[in-house]
Amino acid sequence: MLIGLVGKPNAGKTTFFNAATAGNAKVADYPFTTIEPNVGVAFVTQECVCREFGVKDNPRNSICIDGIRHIPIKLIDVAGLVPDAWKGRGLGNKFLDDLRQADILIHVVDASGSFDAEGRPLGKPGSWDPLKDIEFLEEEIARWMYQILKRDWHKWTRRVEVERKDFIASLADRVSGLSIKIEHIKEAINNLKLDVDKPSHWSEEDLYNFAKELRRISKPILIVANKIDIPKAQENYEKMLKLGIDVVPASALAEWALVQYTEKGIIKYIRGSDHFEILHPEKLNDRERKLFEKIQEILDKWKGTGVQKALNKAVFDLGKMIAVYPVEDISKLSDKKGNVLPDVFLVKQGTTAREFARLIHSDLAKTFLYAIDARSKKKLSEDYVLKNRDVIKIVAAGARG
Ligand SMILES: Nc1nc2c(ncn2[C@@H]2O[C@H](COP(=O)(O)OP(=O)(O)OP(=O)(O)O)[C@@H](O)[C@H]2O)c(=O)[nH]1
Ligand SMILES: [Mg+2]
Repeated sequence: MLIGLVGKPNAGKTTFFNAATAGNAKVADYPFTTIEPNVGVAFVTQECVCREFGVKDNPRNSICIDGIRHIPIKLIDVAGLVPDAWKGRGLGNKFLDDLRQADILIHVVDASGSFDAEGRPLGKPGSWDPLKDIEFLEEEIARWMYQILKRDWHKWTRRVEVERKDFIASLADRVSGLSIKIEHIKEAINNLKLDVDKPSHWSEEDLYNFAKELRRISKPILIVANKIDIPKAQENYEKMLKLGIDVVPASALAEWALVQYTEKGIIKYIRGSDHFEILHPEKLNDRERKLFEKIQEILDKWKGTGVQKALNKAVFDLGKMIAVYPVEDISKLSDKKGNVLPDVFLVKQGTTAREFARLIHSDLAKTFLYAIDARSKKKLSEDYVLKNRDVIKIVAAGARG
């Protein structure tokens, strides 16, 4: 699972990235600070099943902190996007190509409205309408996809038709580098009622609408109203809500401060929570004490910094993922080595028990017999659809124990 951070220069993408990955990529108040993409590991979080089962776990592929399971995902922070990037303006095409593999995009918006479309400072908050940023970004990404699809479209579709190849499968092959799956293509074609027998007859408009729909389905975008700590940002955030935009308010800067001071051992803060504890007040100077007072105000007002909320919403809601905990020993909830609740996997909603077995190990799917639900101890058939926070054992033919 790869999440791409997108937005215009100076919106706070790298600050968000550093906060989410505890990284140290360069942040500055001038446009195009980031040129080469930063890639790192961030986490999505959920209440771990350990407390419900009353066990002490020892995770291997994830982390459990105070009963909150942290599940790793990959995050990529790219260069700022400016209008007409798809034509190569700014760091345009390079930026977009860095996003090919992303499954979900988080659009970091400067909700304070302090910068123009190109990320140039305008002097004071409220000088720019962030709604414009939301519109233009979607357009840019759709145009970029359209441009890729359009390349040799006529020649290629004619050949598919003449050779009587499966159009959808061939197209999936053609765009596999963009992390677009066959189901995405089918859904987009269905929604737009496009003719799959004569793709060479699609108009320019059909193809553009298809690109737009394919983007919406294969790389959904979550809007983050960043810099919510700046008063003007709240007004703009409320405007977005009124327009029905599903938006997460955030202060990447506050999250970054919390994460940095946690790393130094000066405070204790668990990602996503709305409070922190100062462990070593003597190590803070006056300026830092004031900073943490301000951060506490933000946490109280917005119930957290919003960074973790955004990541969780992106993966669990937009990405339609669930977390499943496989175990080998149903009574101890452990693997063969005795590690309790060792792993958790992020899988698509709708994944069945057999499909899950295949994700763990391809052999396991071939010899799959049934699964067992750790809560009810009941057998689950191969087509059982997994639920979020399921704890299950896969039973396969010839397996030991
Ligand atoms: N007040 C406030 N400032 C922020 C926040 N997030 C980022 N900033 C500031 O915004 C400026 C730009 O931040 P960056 O993270 O470098 O922005 P970027 O989107 O990565 O910019 P480019 O790499 O140039 O595209 C810096 O001065 C940050 O300190 C926030 O939540 N609140
Ligand atoms: Mg940056």
